Amino acid sequence: MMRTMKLLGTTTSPFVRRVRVVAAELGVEVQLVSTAGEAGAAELRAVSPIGKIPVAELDGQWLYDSRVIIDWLTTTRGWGRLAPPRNRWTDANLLNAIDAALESTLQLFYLRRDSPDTAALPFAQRQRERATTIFAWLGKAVDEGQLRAAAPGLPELALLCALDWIAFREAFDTAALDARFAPIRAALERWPSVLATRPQG
Ligand SMILES: N[C@@H](CCC(=O)N[C@@H](CS)C(=O)NCC(=O)O)C(=O)O
Repeated sequence: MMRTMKLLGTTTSPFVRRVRVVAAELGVEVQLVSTAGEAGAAELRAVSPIGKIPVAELDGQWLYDSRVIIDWLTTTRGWGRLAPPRNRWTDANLLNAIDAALESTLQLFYLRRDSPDTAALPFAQRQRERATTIFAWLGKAVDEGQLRAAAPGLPELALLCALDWIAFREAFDTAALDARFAPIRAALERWPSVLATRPQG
């Protein structure tokens, strides 16, 4: 069985971090090829028409998208220390919400990086509104026990990676909800794989 996975990505991406943590928890070694460098960027262009990270090579096949890579890892190796999905459909909704919040905040970050004077654009406003709505909904999911500090699984890990990236890039203000998410953060920060993959760059 495969022991090392080649992973194209960066040390800042929240999607790449998720994959790195899951791989570490399942005992799969990761050979991270940085797409911040020219060689990694060229390889990404060569293997993926989408051009987004992460992309992984698993048993000789290139897989795009963190969700698919994680699906492959957990299908072949189980969940390890991560709590397995409690309800597949609830988890899918949580992950889709977290991914949509990330997509909106990534757009805000890319927009600001390209042109600093764009914060008032209706497009930027819509992304902030979507992120606000989603984070409020995620706060409710904590209150209702769908997101749990007691047994963190993929949705909790995805949330932590999203929050850390947002803070790292100052892409959006989540302060109003940080206390709600603090127990999940504290639980996951006990994992060496989570600490070792904090965004840096
Ligand atoms: N659905 C994808 C999203 C990945 C994604 O958006 N990655 C960002 C970096 S964090 C990216 O590559 N963005 C480059 C771009 O949008 O051009 C996944 O889960 O892997």
